[in-house]
Amino acid sequence: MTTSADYSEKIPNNVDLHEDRRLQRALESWQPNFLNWWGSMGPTLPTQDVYLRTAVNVGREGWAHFDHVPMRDYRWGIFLAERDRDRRIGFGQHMGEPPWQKVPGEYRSALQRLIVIQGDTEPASVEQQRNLGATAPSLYDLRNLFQVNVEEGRHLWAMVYLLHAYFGREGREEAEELLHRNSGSQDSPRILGAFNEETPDWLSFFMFTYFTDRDGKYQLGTLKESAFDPLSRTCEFMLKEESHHMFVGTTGIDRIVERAVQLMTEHDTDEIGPHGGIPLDMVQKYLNFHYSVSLDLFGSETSTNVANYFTAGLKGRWSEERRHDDHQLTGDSIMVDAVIDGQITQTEVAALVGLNTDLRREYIHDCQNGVNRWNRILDSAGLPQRLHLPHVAFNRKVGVFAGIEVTPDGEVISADQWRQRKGRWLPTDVDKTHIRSLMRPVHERGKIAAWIAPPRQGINGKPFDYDYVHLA
Ligand code: BYC
Repeated sequence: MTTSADYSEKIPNNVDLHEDRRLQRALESWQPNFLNWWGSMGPTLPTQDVYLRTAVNVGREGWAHFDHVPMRDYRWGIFLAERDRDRRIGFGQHMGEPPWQKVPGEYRSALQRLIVIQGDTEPASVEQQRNLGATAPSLYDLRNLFQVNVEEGRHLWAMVYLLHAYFGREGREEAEELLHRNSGSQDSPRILGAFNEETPDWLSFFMFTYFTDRDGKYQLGTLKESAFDPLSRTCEFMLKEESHHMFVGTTGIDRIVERAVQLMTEHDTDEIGPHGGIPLDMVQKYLNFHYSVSLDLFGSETSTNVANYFTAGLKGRWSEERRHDDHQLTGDSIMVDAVIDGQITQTEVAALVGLNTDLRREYIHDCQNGVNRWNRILDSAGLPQRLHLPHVAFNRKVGVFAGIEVTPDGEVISADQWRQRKGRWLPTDVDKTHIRSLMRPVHERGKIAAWIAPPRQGINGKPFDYDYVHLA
């Protein structure tokens, strides 16, 4: 394996693909199907070229190359982080052993399932975001959208490589299925709930890249710990790309809040809708929605699946190496959320079965950082309003809270009360129509829509008014 990609090959890669002709042929026969999928389910706005980052190297220095590229010619490649020959499995019953370079028979179906679930989210997000180009607030934002899209496409390649290389015929069939399921489809939807929701406007897009991509960060972080070394190395490199996606979300909301503050101050009102801004209560409703559906992505509070994954060494914890325990957890316990007699409480369970809760808590803590950051913008402007993460039980469809209705403050309410009041907390059809009405495209160089402030910096040292995208 080399650190740099060979771009003279049909499928750029750093895994010496040319040495395995069967695998190379199998992937080359999947490639046109991928390109068909990209053509029919990928970005709809016609472009000549886009200023994109392409991964060329997995080393610490200079791993990416920036250039104007026609999107159909983007080189989706296969990149694994460098192999660490001293690496040892860091948790579970195989702790201390060398990581696996092949899939052990007894873990084959579990590993395949994890890879398929991960792989399914990548094209799903491209499908969800496919129409956003038509309403981009600036060329800078349009470029970031497309960057996110091509990298999600590359992350699909990453999972398809693992399926083809290590899971035989079944793996190849699963790789085909990843192109057949579609976000929001009645007949064959994407596997996880949040990936069947719409991303119809840019407020949703920024919330999605803040909250849902952040679930990606945490799930990839646990798979990076995996004893299956190719999965670990794949996820390590994906995480590098993922951080830009979350940057897009974090700074996108920063800029919406900043613009709201300007308009609120200028017009001395919270009702900035008529002045072309997005009012803070609308930001809060979208935040409530995206945060709660993203919490669902962590699965149930207790799960024997996750206990088995951990014990087997398939999926670790966030920052496994920084945990000061025995990394086996056989005698440990954890408090997890529970609903007893209709009331929210906590209960003690074996730490192993509570690992979805452990990961969700890490995630919640991280989500709070963004909210603090947005509140600092309000605070510096001397405004008393604040954004909040809703209660963990609010609007949940997976896990113990799925059966009850809870307000953002954590008060349990009846189904009737929920129906009457949910429009105060979640975007209504009227809200969505209003937000969509603000989303008029600004495709002129250096210009920006009225509902968002310009970014502080451009991409790769370029100014905001750079020609990031040439439209067709
Ligand atoms: N919707 O025992 P449980 C990303 C199912 S995002 C629908 O708790 P487990 C990205 C579950 O499959 C990261 N169904 O499950 C972000 C199970 O079904 P079965 C994606 C759900 O296994 C933005 C049943 O409910 N990666 O990368 O402990 C853009 C019982 O659940 C949902 C991964 O998720 C849901 N939300 O945990 C692009 C990592 N949640 O088996 C990309 C791989 C659960 O009874 N996946 N179910 O039929 C996993 O680690 C685990 O499978 C899960 C679930 C954490 C998802």
